[in-house]
Amino acid sequence: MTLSSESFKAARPRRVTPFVIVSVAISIGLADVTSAGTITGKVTSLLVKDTHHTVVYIDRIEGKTFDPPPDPGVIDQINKEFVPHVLPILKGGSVSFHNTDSFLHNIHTYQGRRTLFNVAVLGGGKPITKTFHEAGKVSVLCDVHPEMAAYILVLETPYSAVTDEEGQYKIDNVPSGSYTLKTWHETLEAVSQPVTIQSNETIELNLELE
Ligand SMILES: [Cu+2]
Repeated sequence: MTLSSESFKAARPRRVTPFVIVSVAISIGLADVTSAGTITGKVTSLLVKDTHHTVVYIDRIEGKTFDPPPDPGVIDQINKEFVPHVLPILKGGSVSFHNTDSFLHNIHTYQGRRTLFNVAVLGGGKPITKTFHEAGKVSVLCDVHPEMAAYILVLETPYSAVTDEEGQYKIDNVPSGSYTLKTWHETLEAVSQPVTIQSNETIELNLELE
């Protein structure tokens, strides 16, 4: 006991400089994270079996634009299903379309009634990456398999989450301020809810969709 405590003390002076540098870096990192808040809650509805795949997001903030992340989002095609079924991205951001299946699919995207692009993806082939410049819903279909469908929601803020099987959502790192929180679900009406969040705060906001 005595021996190890002495050897710790003896080793300490040599560690002083790197230790201080590391601790400063960590506290700056924490300060950035904790100056923002979290919005969390549950989405429910009496009209559907579950509210999985609901997007909960902060709507456009007047006078504020965001740079899209450098890495694209990913939608894969696995066992004749698009995975994930719903993907929110930031306006100007990209999505890489993969095909893990061993057979041909295609990707036919619509925004409104307009085709954005329609490309074939060979089984196990190279992913195809596309950029989305206009906010709103993009439907993703495969003309080979009419049962396949996914949705990309192109948003004007990076503050969004998709509900899990239980309808739970959590939006982290929301800077303090007053916003409009909105929902998107493939069959249910959107709801819109004002929300004000302070630094370090976690707000619980449950939403019922009709
Ligand atoms: Cu397909």
